[in-house]
Amino acid sequence: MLTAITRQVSPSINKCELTHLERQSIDLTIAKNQHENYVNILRSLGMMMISLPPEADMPDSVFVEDTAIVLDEIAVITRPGADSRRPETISTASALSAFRKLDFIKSPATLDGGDVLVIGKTIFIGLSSRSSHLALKQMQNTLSPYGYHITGVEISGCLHLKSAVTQIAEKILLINPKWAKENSFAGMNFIEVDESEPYSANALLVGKSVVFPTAYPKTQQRLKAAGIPTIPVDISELAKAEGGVTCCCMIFRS
Ligand code: CIR
Repeated sequence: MLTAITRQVSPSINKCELTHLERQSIDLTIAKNQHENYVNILRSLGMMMISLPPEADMPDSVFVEDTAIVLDEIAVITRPGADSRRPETISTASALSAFRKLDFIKSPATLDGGDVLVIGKTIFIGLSSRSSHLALKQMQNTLSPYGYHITGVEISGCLHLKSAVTQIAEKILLINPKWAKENSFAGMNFIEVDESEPYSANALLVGKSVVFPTAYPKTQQRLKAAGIPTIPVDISELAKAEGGVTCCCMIFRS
């Protein structure tokens, strides 16, 4: 069975970190409704849902993906690259401790879960402004004994590795080739995003289903043409905080 941990939208989301977007007002009611709909979609895919309560003083805390990497054998609690986000890990670590042995990224290393793409026993880590080479080394030390191979990926122009590339089928990645290079991912096939939708590489694969934002119809058409149906979700308010569909959950086998 799959379990998904999510966290309700913080009432302070308008104070979120922003790196590549101009600040726009986020309507809290719409954001909460969109998030609830997203949670319902995950539930409808058969997952057991764990919803953490909102954190009033942690604006970005709905983006739980950044706080931990959950593997079958262990969960690694991150040390997020933005100072404001570090306290978010306390409650996710507590929730995950019921399911996994925990390890922790240690100071001064920093890692955001959005930079970590796990494909089987290979773990790609985006070397972004949030995730350091030192964290990559710590991940190697912690996870090599479990048979994982860790590899760094250069990205540019986007916040996280998974802003640039996500897995949409066993051997297929959805990618924005301007932000990450295809030759970083040996043995994989690619669908490139429509150039007019640079943010559309962030899709959420659950089993064989692909949850995909309604904001990107041209890339959605490309997926459809490739025989990959999508489940549409409107997360436009959360996108104003630079969040996508992978960021709002941590999914693991339970
Ligand atoms: C941040 O800058 O940390 C948040 N405003 C957005 C985080 C999005 N997380 C993700 O892509 N994994």
